Amino acid sequence: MKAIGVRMQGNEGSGDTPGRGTSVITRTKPKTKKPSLYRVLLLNDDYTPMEFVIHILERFFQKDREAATRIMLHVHNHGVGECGVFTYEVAETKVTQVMDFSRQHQHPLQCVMEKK
Ligand code: TYC
Repeated sequence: MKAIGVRMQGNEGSGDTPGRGTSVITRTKPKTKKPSLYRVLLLNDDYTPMEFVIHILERFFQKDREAATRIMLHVHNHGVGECGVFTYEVAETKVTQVMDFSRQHQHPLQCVMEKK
């Protein structure tokens, strides 16, 4: 839990002015919430060409050829691998883009998201 700036409201009684003995602590900094993050994962299969998976990683995840090849081989060897970490809406868009593009090219490639 992070410390927040506080301001006293009410009258606790100080110096020569007696108070009613109650005070309320109010937030002085607007409260912000960090968004939840989601991993986007590629799943291995026996049919999608390696070159197609590399293209997906370059096109939708802004990976250079070397990073894309490394991630593709990780998925190929381990069954699953991370393409990136995003907020919910961005992750959902990436999954849809990959699934639509793969279907258009008649590849069975699967892409999913999971909460971190
Ligand atoms: N296993 C596939 C092949 O040997 C390559 C592949 C890699 C497929 C990663 C999907 O997410 C994947 N052609």
